[in-house]
Amino acid sequence: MATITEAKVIITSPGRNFVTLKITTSDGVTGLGDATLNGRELAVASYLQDHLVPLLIGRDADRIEDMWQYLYKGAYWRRGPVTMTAIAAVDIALWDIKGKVAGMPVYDLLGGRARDGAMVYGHASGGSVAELLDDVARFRDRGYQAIRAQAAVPGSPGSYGVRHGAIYEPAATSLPEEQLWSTEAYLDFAPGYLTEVREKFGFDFHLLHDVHHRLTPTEAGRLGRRLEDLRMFWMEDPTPAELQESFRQIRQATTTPIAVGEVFNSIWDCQQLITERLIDYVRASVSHAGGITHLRRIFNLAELYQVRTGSHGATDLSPVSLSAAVHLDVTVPNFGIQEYMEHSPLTHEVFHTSYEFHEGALHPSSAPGLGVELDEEAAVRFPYNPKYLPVGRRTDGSVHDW
Ligand code: CS2
Ligand code: MG
Repeated sequence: MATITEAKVIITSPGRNFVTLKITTSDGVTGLGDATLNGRELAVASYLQDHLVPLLIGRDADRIEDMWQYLYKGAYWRRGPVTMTAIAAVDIALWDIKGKVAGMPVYDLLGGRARDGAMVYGHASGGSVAELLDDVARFRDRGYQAIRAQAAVPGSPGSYGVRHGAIYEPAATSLPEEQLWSTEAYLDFAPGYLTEVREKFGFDFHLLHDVHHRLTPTEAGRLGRRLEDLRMFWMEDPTPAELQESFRQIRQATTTPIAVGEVFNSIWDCQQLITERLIDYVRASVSHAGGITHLRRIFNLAELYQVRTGSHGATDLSPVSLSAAVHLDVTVPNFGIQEYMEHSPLTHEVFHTSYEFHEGALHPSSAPGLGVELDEEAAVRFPYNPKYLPVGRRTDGSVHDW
């Protein structure tokens, strides 16, 4: 039996903040888990450092399921993004270790590949429609089979999902930036530019759009209906999902497929959405929804109801998360798509990866474990740099969902 001898929390900011858990066993094997929670990083770091690391030392590293149950049920206080991200980090690191010990990539531990690679979608965006169209062309030239399209809403500077410079990073300021939001302006504008994308590039690729939890179910139903002829792959996060039954109304209004889940942290957040088939894609992430062990349960439940997967993969999830997601993606029968936002070269100075992008898909490497290594010497060169996500305000000054 190999026991856990060390668990180290590594906080580094190569271009943006990441929290990583590195577990070492008595056999000298190491594994990595992602514990990054954008804008609330230190809360998870403390949860790990102060409350979980003391529990990990001396525990059997082989018993992943038991560890998950021990940390989830043992806390008494269940669920929540901080707890579930911390548990996820331990879980992902233990899968990485198990793969290295077995000499197998994690996808083989999960039953082997059901497909060669995971189709991904890239983020095309623009400060204007012309810029967006140029960006869509760029992604098509690079072989992307699926593209998400976002353009800045006129009169709403700082619109979400739009790149400023080379990289899209919403948590960009040391205190939350306040951004203006007008639902009317957005609803008048978005269907027009998505139509232009189809008119210019046709239908031989998948088109996606993120609403970022901005609409009411009534408004979302109206948007979905206007997008029906564009044969969208999905309309993402049309409305906040705390009220799962509200998706019934969107469903009844439109046949545009619905995706939701990047803020979910447990199967309970999507139980009704899945079992009543109120969504088409569940987008929970491996690092915020309890790790490979728990996300696999969500995906397995979804399979029973013909709901497909679409894991969140923004750059605020580290390359460790992305790799873990891709290993899981290639094994599940109900895989849909994987978000891929391409980490910056600076991030790759710290995280060395082995997954590969070609023909519009990410392919996990056959290296044992997850195939990601963290350069600790490089990590110390990038100290923590506090950053917050923006806050949205309506034109009357009241707070809106960002
Ligand atoms: C976005 C994210 O990737 C997405 O679909 O919604 O960029 C989201 O804004 C960030 O992950 C928040 O940290
Ligand atoms: Mg999103």
